[in-house]
Amino acid sequence: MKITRVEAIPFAIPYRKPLKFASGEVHVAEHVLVRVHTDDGVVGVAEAPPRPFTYGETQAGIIAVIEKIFAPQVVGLTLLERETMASRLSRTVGNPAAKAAIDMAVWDALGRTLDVQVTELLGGYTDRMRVSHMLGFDEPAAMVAEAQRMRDEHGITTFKVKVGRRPVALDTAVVRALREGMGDDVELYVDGNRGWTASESAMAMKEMTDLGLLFAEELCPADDVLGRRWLVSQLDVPFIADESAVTPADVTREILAGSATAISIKTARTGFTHSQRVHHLAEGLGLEVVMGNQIDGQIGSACTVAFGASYALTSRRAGELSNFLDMSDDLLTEPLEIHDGELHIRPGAGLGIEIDPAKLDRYRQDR
Ligand code: MUC
Ligand code: MG
Repeated sequence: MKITRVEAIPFAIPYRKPLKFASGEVHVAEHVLVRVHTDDGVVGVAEAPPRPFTYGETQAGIIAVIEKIFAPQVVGLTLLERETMASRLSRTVGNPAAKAAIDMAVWDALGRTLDVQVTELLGGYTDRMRVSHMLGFDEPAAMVAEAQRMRDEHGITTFKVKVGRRPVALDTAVVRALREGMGDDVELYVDGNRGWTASESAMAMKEMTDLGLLFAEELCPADDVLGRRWLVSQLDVPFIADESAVTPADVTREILAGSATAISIKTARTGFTHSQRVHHLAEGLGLEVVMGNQIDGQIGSACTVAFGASYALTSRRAGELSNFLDMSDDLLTEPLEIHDGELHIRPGAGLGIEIDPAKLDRYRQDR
């Protein structure tokens, strides 16, 4: 069970349909495949999606920090020494996606070694999650058409709508069109990626009061400290902290300050080890949780569903598990499939996924 090598492999797969939101846009999945090898010949995998506009990481930076700092810190540890590993990685600030990918690849390797699914190792609550699809910026008719296609082809009935444009009517018109076009049975919530001010957010939420929204997420920056508290105090839906509350300490600060009332857990930035801590904290505080998406490919989505299915709290709400549907291809031998609005965990040991060598050869950028 001893870790002998950590690989960080850059790859790039274009999106068929780019995702646009208030803090950025993604046209190509320029991710990093992380492979953790052990002396038993086991290989655990995960992917790190760089999101410079949110966490400051780049693909080259993720590879550099893994090769120069993190790999030497974890090689020689066993798969069971995860707390030692977490404490060594935490000596370096930031770099959440790089740390998370190593952590998840280690859990995958542990599951493969023990012949147990990661979901069983973590909590084993269920084997599936309902799926929420994220709708990026577009014209109202195009966003309604995409939601209808997702419902018709995949049975998805929960949608997160990206907002945060100016004037706010650009986005409130989209949400209204979605409610009118999709009917009352679909679940709708909005994510501003910090695009609006607190007062613009309040105005927009007032304009959408009759639309039956489930949540509002990061409508304005958490650094607008008093403005955000003022906003959250007047909303009648839970306000999700996403990029403002990554670590348990961030969550504690944001929640106790009244700057958020629910949280998003993203395995792409907290791996499994730190996502567990955030989950336990949320449970203790009595918070709603949504399993979020960092614009993950299929490997990342397999990680999100493996974690989300592990606990009652994380599998209660639909998880954001469908962005990979917009990618032109992926690396797995067997693609993930969403049916009847649900994504199942993979049956095999660990994460239950295998990398297709031909696809990796085609998309890797280091050869
Ligand atoms: C989200 O929930 O904000 C956009 C940027 C990012 O890091 O994740 C996405 C989705
Ligand atoms: Mg968000």
